[in-house]
Amino acid sequence: MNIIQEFDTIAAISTPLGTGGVGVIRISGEKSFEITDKIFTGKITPKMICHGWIKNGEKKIDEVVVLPFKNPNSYTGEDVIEIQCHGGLNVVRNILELVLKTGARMAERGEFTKRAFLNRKLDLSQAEAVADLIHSKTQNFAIQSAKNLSGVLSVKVNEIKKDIFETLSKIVAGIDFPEDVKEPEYEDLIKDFELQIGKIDNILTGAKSSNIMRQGIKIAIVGKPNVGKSSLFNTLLSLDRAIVTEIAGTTRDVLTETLDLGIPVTLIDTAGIREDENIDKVEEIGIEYSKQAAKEADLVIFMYDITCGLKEADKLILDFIKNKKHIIIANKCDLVSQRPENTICISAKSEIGIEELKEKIKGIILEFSPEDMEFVTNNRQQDCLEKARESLIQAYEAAKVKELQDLISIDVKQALLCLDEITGEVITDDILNNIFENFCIGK
Ligand SMILES: Nc1nc2c(ncn2[C@@H]2O[C@H](COP(=O)(O)OP(=O)(O)O)[C@@H](O)[C@H]2O)c(=O)[nH]1
Ligand SMILES: [Mg+2]
Repeated sequence: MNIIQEFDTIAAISTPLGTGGVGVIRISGEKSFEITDKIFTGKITPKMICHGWIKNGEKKIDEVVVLPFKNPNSYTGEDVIEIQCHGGLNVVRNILELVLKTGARMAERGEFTKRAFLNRKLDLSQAEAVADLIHSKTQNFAIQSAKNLSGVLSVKVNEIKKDIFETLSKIVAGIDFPEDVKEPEYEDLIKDFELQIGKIDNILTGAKSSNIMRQGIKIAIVGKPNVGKSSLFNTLLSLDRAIVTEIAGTTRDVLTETLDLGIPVTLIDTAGIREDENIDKVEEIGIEYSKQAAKEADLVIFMYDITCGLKEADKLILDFIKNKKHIIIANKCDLVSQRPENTICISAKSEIGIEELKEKIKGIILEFSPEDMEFVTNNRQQDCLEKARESLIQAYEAAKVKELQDLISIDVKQALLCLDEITGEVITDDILNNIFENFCIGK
């Protein structure tokens, strides 16, 4: 059976826009070979790397290699051409423009992967893993996403679907052929449902960690002005991002940057919190933002200046964040000889104790999200799993009170439909468009 769907021919630049070693223009669709043939001096031979020039009439654009893929053996399942040219911004743009003029249409976001899904080269959870892999902010999440791309989640979901389908077949056989097939015992149905719910729960246990891995956690550095918050922010990022001066009230805005500590960390530098008649309007607003940032953070690093000790003003801030997960650190320990116990003493300026602090933060992060998880899922997949679970619970409850099996079968079918949505067997256009809108152009 030919499952390849007919679409128009699309093209896009598949490498990041900017200068680089190579740039790739990807063309997919029925006319991709024909279009390339018109602008390429070499001979296009499938499964071969073809060398030549891209020419616009007599004008040479670039010396390139062309990779031709004949359907269905390509990323999208269609005829695909990849043109590898020199990686200058204008080179790739010139070639793309020429390809578009010669008969292709500009691809939409994620359209190549969407076609791959529609042509059954990937199921939906694998297609989503492609986006995760590209957008992963940490190495760890990239590895987890690659597992899904290889189909780990789909295999597990299909296994559960098979189980549920077997239960459904038993029920339906009893209903359709009452004379020949006995309806299944309620006890057996209950056992089946319990097992299936357990398997779904197993995937869902990783849901919270998945979300943290995907979105990361927010860490806010708070404390009085001048204790060294911005210095620590810069040191942790190994960047001179925030302005550091000896003038209290230097930081007036909330600054954020991301940091890879196994999961993405959004590090937030805040304006020092103080109550003073002399502060101006801008600083006052900054302080309000700081308080807000502290409230919204998953973890707060509270910092004080060890040369001044823990003063009343520090205690007020500590009191403000006491119900949040927090770490207390004493800064400027390069200036003192005595260091208090049970407190992390650092010097943001001389980079003393920074590794220890990072380890401490990593330890807390691990509580949020274990390093190796069996499955990562996204919100959509979690939603489908939850709905499937609810239907199975209803079937389970109904089996316990020996409800008519005809009625039980409705919930079982519903559970199957919800799981079908994960891999994309059942899917609406809206959901599909929503998923692929989050892709980049050229993927
Ligand atoms: N000696 C010493 N000075 C520091 C240290 N950290 C920050 N400072 C200084 O303290 C002042 C205030 O630092 P800053 O990072 O702007 O503090 P913030 O107002 O809390 O953001 C600057 O002059 C820094 O150079 C440290 O660990 N040791
Ligand atoms: Mg500052």
